[in-house]
Amino acid sequence: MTDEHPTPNSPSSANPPPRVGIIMGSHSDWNTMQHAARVLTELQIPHEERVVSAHRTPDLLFRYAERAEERGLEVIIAGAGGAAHLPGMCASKTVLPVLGVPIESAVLRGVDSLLSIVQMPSGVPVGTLAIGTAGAVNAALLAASILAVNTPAIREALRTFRKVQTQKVLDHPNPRQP
Ligand code: RP5
Repeated sequence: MTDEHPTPNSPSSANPPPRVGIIMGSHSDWNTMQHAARVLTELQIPHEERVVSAHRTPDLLFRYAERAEERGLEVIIAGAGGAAHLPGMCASKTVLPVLGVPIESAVLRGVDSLLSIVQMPSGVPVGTLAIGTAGAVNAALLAASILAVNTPAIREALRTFRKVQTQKVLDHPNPRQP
């Protein structure tokens, strides 16, 4: 039996088609992956979020990855935990850049997820980020950098993001006063 999935967002002028797809292996990953969505929203990059499990909904994963390019996606961010084969399997079915976010697992603190995602055999790359929230945030920023190659507005949004980040540190030099 194939894994059916609701039709993704229908684009409109108020709701432009997603350029980045954020997928994750479980609803339990959203606590981490929401940070990727938050950063993309801040940078005004249209994106979508979906739960797509490599082992619970394998047919859905294949269909999502195979159709991603024709649907207009340009980058996929995939978060998974434990035996985290989602990013690698996704990358095997598309030539779009796939950025992997290792979810911090309860038992091995995400080292299992990290090694599962980062140790791709040669030929099918996954750009692997840090474990947890930092990885989710940086995956979004890296996706933005990729899109910025052809979208100057995103490059400017990234420059602004960095400036704001720098200024926050400069404005609060005293570690006792966060
Ligand atoms: C992976 O298994 C998911 O990415 C998640 O991180 C982990 C645990 O999933 P749940 O048991 O919480 O659904 O597939």
